[in-house]
Amino acid sequence: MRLSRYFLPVLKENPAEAQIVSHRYMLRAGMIRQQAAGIYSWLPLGYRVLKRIEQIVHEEQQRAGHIPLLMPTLQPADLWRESGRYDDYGQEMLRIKDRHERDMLYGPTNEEMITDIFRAHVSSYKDLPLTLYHIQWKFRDEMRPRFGVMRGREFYMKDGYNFDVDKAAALHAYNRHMVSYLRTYERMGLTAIPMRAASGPIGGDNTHEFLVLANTGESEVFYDDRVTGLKLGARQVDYDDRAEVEGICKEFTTLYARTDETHDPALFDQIPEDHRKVGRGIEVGQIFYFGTKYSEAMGATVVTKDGSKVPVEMGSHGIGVSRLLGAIIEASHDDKGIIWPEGVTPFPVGIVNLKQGDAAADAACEGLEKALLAKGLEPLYDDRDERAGAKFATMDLIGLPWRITVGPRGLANGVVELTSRRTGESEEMSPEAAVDRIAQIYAAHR
Ligand code: 5CA
Repeated sequence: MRLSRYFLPVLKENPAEAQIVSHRYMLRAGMIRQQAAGIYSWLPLGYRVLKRIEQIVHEEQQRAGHIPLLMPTLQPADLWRESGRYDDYGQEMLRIKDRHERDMLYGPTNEEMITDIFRAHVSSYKDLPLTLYHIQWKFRDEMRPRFGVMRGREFYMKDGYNFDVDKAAALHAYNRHMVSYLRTYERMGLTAIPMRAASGPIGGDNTHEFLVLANTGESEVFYDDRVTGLKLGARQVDYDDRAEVEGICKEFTTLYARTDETHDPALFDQIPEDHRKVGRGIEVGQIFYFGTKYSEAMGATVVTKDGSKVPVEMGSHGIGVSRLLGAIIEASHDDKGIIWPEGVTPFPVGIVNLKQGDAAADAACEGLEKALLAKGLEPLYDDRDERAGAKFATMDLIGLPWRITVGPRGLANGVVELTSRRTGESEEMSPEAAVDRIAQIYAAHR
């Protein structure tokens, strides 16, 4: 992509309405535009990151054996009357009437609709286990939409629903989601800690939230700081192996980590003092086991092996896909701008031409562009006729993790400069070596 042809409306000034750094940088880097309170357009740069995050979520869900589908944003109220939640949900639900005066709503979540799909098509234990998920826009008419995409009214969520024949199988699905989420967040360069939480309007008594530590987070958290060192890393997980998956969950949930809703001061005080931490966190996901709450209310049953008919065991599992952009920026930035982790960056590398119009510099940049594209890596090439300082400032703001700087002086010696956004360190090398290095770095991320 050439910057001269792209649409990157960066702002020079700090927008007054943005109270936290991620909101400020998303506006300044031309990633989003607010259209109404808590409702955003995703401009090209923001859209690219959103799609990267979505892609990682899809890959990790499917690795765990979960099956994608797509449900609509609008739902008939009657489904929600069956579960009893139409009245319970209150003012957070956006209610709409169609031209026939039928009650509709913009879905805040999809337990009812997925249960309806299940009961229409599945009736035997032989079709289980089954986990269906989608990534779809949601609407919650939040009392206080704020912090940009962090607490929107319209937001993008992955929500998955497991159907199992008995409680043990449903708890395995719960654990499988926990492990797949750990891997999902790690691929995005995040440490998200599963914390025992409260279930709210979804229901059930077994639930964990995943929190990214950040002092701008909306949740108060209490934890043993040794949890922050736990990593899934490169280990291969057999998601069908109940004992293995449960073992990983134990590893990540044994140390104390709770939100204020479930905090237990007596237990907390047993943690050695130098590991006892109180802080704030951003909730980037939540998993629930709620058994037969919806299947009983809506008549979703299966015939078991011994011929009896039972309500199917369920849980639901969400990831805040659009919120994750904010969370990643809160966790990874400096005073010049965003620092994207390689896993989610909108472009793997930026090319800065220090002397646009110089035949050798232009040719070298175009050569780099071609060579990177041939390796499946699309660079953002700043080919504008601008001062070097302005080009560097834009690159720093939008946060591409790597930059190749090309100028006539270096080229006379056969070198370009490769710079890490995170460390600021630069290294001179041939253009070929720079391309190889970038390819090597991203081999682990794509
Ligand atoms: N049905 C369940 C799981 S699929 C559910 O709705 N869970 S939830 O309410 O916890 O939402 C899942 C995730 O969506 C949250 O963890 C959070 O990361 C994100 N989320 C919730 N509300 C908002 C909001 N107003 N703006 C942005 N993201 C949100």
